[in-house]
Amino acid sequence: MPPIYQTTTYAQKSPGVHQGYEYSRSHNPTRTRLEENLASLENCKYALVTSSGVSAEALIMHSLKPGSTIVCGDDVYGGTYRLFTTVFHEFHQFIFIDTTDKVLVEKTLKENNVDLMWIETPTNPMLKITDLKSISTIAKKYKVKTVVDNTFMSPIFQNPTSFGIDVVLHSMTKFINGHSDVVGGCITLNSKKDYEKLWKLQNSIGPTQSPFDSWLVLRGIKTLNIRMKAHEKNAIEIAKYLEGHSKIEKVIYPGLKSHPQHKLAKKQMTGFGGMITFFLKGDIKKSKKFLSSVKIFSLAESLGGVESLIEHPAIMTHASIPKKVREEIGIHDNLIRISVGIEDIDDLLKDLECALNKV
Ligand code: P1T
Repeated sequence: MPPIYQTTTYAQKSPGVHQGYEYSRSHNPTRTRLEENLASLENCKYALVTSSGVSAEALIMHSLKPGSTIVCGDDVYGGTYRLFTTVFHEFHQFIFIDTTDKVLVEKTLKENNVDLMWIETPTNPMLKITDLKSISTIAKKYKVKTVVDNTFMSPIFQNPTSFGIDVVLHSMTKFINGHSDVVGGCITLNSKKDYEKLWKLQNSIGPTQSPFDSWLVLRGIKTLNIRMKAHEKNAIEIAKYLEGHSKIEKVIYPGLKSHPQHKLAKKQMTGFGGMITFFLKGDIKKSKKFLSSVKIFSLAESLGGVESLIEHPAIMTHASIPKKVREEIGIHDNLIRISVGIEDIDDLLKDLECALNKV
């Protein structure tokens, strides 16, 4: 097993003559091991492991020249929206659009001097799917760099660089680690120049990951492949069950034929993932009743762990998005998001059934 190099510093032979490692903010052998692993999983040359998903996002924002224009998907994780609109809006300009609309993307890139496109696919929480091949082709035409937040798919179900995307980002807090015990992020890419710039920024600003956390993620990755398949197997059953339930208005899951981009999902993803979003029939009171009635699902933010989680995006993960903007995207008070774990499917279905009976 890779050792945990639980050290901040490394003895040098003589001043400045070291053995590849000087100080753990800059490099650490356990973290290097994880970076090599992630680069390989995403078919990339380089990887950087960061202290969280949002700190990986912040490094990318810092790497842009001040006054840059970023086109960002209109449905992204609430914390990403908050980072862009309350922190980096002082340095850059952000244009939020539906990146699943190719005509709109082309029009926006044509009319604005855009530096970067930020794509989440499938999106959090509405599970909208952006056509990566088409969008990267349009972006290349206008010399715009592309970043994909691949958190929901993990490298097992989607490798954005194979569609021409430049940079891939993950919140490793989710599926990659998979055990809800580490907060972390990563960036993988093929450009040496961009990697070196991001590494310099990380070393100067400091959002690295501890050796122990990197070790835990390495351990989690050993089962990433089988976990993703188990998440998906359970999710397909649950999505079908919910779709047939009289108290559910609508279910959104890329693996359902009713998903508007089901065909595209089949084309660019090798699995549909473990995330399901659905609308309960009724108001906020009913949503709260349902959410506080589940017993095996934990009512909690986050996703991607082996245990099932359930949450209310409008009150929890996406509360930092103004109500008006939220509602335009479709995040209403009866919207519920679940991260399907790998527990016994009968227990999960029974839990949902009991909670729905109480509504
Ligand atoms: O929490 P952190 O590791 O900093 O990752 C941020 C992040 C980035 N990208 C996506 C798609 C995410 O879903 C997240 C974090 N999301 C949650 C905590 C959540 O419950 O949706």
